[in-house]
Amino acid sequence: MVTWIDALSKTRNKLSNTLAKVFRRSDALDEDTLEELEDTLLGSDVSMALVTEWTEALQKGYRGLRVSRREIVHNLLVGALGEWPPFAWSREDRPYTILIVGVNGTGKTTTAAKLAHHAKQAGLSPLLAATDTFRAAGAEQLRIWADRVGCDVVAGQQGADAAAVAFDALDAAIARNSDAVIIDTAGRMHTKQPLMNELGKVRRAVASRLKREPDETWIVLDAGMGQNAIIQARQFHQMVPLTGVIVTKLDGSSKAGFVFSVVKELGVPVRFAGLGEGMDDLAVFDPEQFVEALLGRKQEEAVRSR
Ligand SMILES: Nc1nc2c(ncn2[C@@H]2O[C@H](COP(=O)(O)OP(=O)(O)OP(=O)(O)O)[C@@H](O)[C@H]2O)c(=O)[nH]1
Ligand SMILES: [Mg+2]
Repeated sequence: MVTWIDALSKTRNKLSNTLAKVFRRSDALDEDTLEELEDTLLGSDVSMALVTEWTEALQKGYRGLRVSRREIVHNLLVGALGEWPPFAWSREDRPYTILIVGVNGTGKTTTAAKLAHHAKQAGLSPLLAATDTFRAAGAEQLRIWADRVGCDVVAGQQGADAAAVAFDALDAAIARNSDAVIIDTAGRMHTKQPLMNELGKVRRAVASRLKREPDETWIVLDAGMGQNAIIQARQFHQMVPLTGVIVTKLDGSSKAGFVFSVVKELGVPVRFAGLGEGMDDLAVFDPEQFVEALLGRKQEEAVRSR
């Protein structure tokens, strides 16, 4: 199982020299240090708007405060990730239904399977719905995962109507008394309107069978895509209102700062993060853990500012 500390090592290494310098200083930050900090943050894919906000707060924040600069940075970063409590499975609205969307290859199918595994670990009986009917391999891939996870799967034939498959999957879940349904969808470019319309249809099919909107609609974003992912997410948000984000492939990415930009730009929480390819490599997103893993161990850097 990949840990946060492991997964964020590349980004942390990138930030560590500069942060160590920032944390060590007890007086006002000089121009050079601030510039270096800005460059490092931008290099980790934090957006310009956030970088400016943070460096300004950092310049102001240390004065007269009896807290370490590390603490100020910690609070700024955690604060930027929003106030949402970490995700927990609900047993109230059964079957608790999650629609997974996103562009091609971001990790939707893998993530849907990991989510089913997560639900099982929490004691729920999940059902996977394979509505990627574009490719024969789309359904097959999820079937193999369902086998591994040990959960039910409903898959459409190649070429079948994705919305009809979603409807059938909910039917099956209701009949089998499943606790949760995770609907995998085909990857689609945010610029291809007919494919985006199809996604709207899938959502309507879910809503008509459930008699409520999907409980969650999560976009899967690849951490390596940076700002481009935010443009994609905005387009998806217009077609199927998003309630959260899953960031995949954080492991191996040196651009984990992207996560802050996503929350800022979309105004929805990050719910899970993909930290590796295995079934267990999906972590509930916890801002505190994420920020601590980015900043590195406390004792190395805790220097009181006054
Ligand atoms: N390292 C790493 N690899 C991941 C992660 N999530 C997914 N992958 C890999 O990314 C590749 C694509 O994953 P899929 O789940 O097939 O992506 P998809 O979004 O369903 O792709 P399409 O259905 O073609 O749009 C696979 O090789 C996965 O193993 C992750 O968090 N970390
Ligand atoms: Mg897929």
